[in-house]
Amino acid sequence: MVSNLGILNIEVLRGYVQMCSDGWQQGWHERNGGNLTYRMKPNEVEKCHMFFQTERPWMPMGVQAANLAGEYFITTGSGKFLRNVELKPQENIGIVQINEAGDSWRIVWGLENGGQPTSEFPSHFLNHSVRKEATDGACRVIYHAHTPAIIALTYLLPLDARVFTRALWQSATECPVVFPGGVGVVPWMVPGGPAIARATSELMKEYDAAVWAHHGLFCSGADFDLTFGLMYTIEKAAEIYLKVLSSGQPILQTITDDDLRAIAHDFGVTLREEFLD
Ligand code: 2HA
Ligand code: ZN
Repeated sequence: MVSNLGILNIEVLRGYVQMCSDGWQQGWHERNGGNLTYRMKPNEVEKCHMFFQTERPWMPMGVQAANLAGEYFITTGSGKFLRNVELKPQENIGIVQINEAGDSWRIVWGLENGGQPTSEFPSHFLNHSVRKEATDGACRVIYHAHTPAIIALTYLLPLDARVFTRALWQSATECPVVFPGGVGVVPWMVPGGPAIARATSELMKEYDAAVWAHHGLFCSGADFDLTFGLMYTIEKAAEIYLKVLSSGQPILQTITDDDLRAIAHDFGVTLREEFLD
């Protein structure tokens, strides 16, 4: 009998646990705030397979996606604290398999002692489906965090994607390079339910990041580094914007639209044209 903890030495699990710790250290995951899911690559599933147990029951999700049938996801647990993931991964995270109908999951590793996937799993699942389709399979990570500066900005700016994107692009020169498509904005909604899942997944057809008003940020990406980096860059831009606002001084200059176009040209990225003047 192999110890089921040996799986934690496999690179993909190490990267996942590291990202939970990184987010905690940023102050984005008070208590059970935030959640992370990762769609595993076939070779990663293969490496982990010897640690899987398949006797736990299939559970319907209330949402369905044919393009995620048979996939395996690493997920944080419902009500679990991201702070505790590195301390006891086997209780705070798990791996779920999706059935052939693409409408149910079963736990094949972790979430020991009665854990369940994150309450936002239906949201993550729909968004994985949309991002997988939109990026030809490249996108594998969905990450939700309670990023304070972005949350604060949702009290000060109109809840409009163009307004938010421009404020963030103008807040630091690298921003248009890191998120040339801009950020979507979801109005305030009850978390954890199908409505916020659908509203977010509609936006994620076009965006790789969406602001949740008075709640936080939702990001997607191809790997842990890119997704964490996207979250970090957006939150840092929001922090700079807030600092400028809080100074109480008039804004004397900013990055102009011609500057944004020049960055896009030199860095070879395409900015969302309708967000430029
Ligand atoms: O996991 O962050 O949005 C707790 C939450 C719900
Ligand atoms: Zn949340």
